[in-house]
Amino acid sequence: MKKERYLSLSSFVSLVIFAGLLLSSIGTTSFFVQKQAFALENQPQSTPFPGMNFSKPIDVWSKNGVLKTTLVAAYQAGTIDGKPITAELYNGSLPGPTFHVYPGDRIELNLINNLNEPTNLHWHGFHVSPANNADNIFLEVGPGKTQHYSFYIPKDHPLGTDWYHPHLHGLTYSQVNDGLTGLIIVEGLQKLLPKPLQNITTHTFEMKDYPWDPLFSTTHNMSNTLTGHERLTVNGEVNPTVNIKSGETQLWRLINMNSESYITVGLAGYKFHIIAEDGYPVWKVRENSTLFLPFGKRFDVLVTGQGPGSIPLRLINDTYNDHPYGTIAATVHVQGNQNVKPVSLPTTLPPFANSSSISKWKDLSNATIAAHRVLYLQSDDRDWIYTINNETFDPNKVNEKVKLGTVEEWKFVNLDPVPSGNFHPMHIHTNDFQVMSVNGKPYNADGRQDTVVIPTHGNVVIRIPAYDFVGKTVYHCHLLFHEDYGMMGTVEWVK
Ligand SMILES: [Cu+2]
Repeated sequence: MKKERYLSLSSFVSLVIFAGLLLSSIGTTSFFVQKQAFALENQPQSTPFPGMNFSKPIDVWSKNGVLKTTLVAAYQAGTIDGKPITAELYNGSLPGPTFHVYPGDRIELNLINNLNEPTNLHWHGFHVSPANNADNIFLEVGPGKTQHYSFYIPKDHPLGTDWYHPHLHGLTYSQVNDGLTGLIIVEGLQKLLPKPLQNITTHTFEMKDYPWDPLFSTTHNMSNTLTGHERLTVNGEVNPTVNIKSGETQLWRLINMNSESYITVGLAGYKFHIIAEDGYPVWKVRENSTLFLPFGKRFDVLVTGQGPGSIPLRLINDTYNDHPYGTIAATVHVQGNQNVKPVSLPTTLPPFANSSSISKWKDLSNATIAAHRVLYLQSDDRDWIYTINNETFDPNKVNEKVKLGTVEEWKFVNLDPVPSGNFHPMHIHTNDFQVMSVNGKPYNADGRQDTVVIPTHGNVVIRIPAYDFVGKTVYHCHLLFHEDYGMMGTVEWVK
């Protein structure tokens, strides 16, 4: 990846507005105060977040093949660091409940909208129907209304970490920002590991920025993030502690739930063994010393404790890092006095599903390509217009029609200039894709994914297979601000 300073439009706009507010309301000394606030932010924090009073996410498991549950979206007044703040939460927790399902399960969920604006639900990473009351982002659930969601998860569904969040065009950014997010885990990934690893301890890392500002949080609701005064939370806490024994291997599920901040994490001296990306089990296990997570990205990784001692899971400054602070996501406490004999980690995983069709879940390098498409992405940061092929989102249009049972090759071209343009993390609903090349350089995919970053003045070629489900859905930039301002197109999967 190229080394470019990344600054999104909205963070820039927020900064300008913020600076303006500072000047107009408090005067020029405020910059000094702002500096002090930054200094405070860089201090290590205890856990949990001081003064945070939102409840923690609970785990909800499917029973007898059905996940039957209710999500209530509502405003909730709370405090962060003792200062009042209004979040939008599912069931009062930050983040929302974590759902655990199995391939072949059915979901029966009531979404109750107690907000004063419409909302809906998207099942990010799910290979399920985009129609009716399934993963249908065209549904609009008005204030005070209840929507029933009901759909099957295929028996051969990929295993790993996915998530749910609102996906109503125009409101996605603010609703995700304000706290309406939660995990949904398709269980069974451990069964693909060698026997001694099949019952290992798992930890989730739901990473999300929240505004934290000793001076201004009283006047800012959650929407006013990216003022440079955010704090990274993990499962709703700042810098939580994760325990592992020396020699013990754990499964960590990491996700970036932000709508606008990239995250790259690293654990000094450690390697992450990636066993799933975007909820899709890899066919070759890659060892990485850092993990780069654009918005919406998930990694399931194996980590083996080396101890004793405490090691920070740190945000790494790289191309994409737009955190104004060199922050610690979590502290890993390695207990060295109860040595566990390390188990050798796998280098490949067996297939997660048997399929009669080679293209359905396997490597698409030699697939027959039924159609080629080129999608040009462009930002107009001055007028806030974000386009695909020169058009903003039109829900009544069908931009692309893709035949079930075929594999297509799509080329995303980012027309934004270096260095002032935007990276665009593109996400496609319903069907996972395989990345074939980045900026013309062949890419050795270890599996499929549902989100990929298109670099400025660059391009990414993907192959996408269409399977199982007909209906209309979308592909879009997962910098949700761009999506809300037009960078989204429709695709219809047809028979
Ligand atoms: Cu974008």
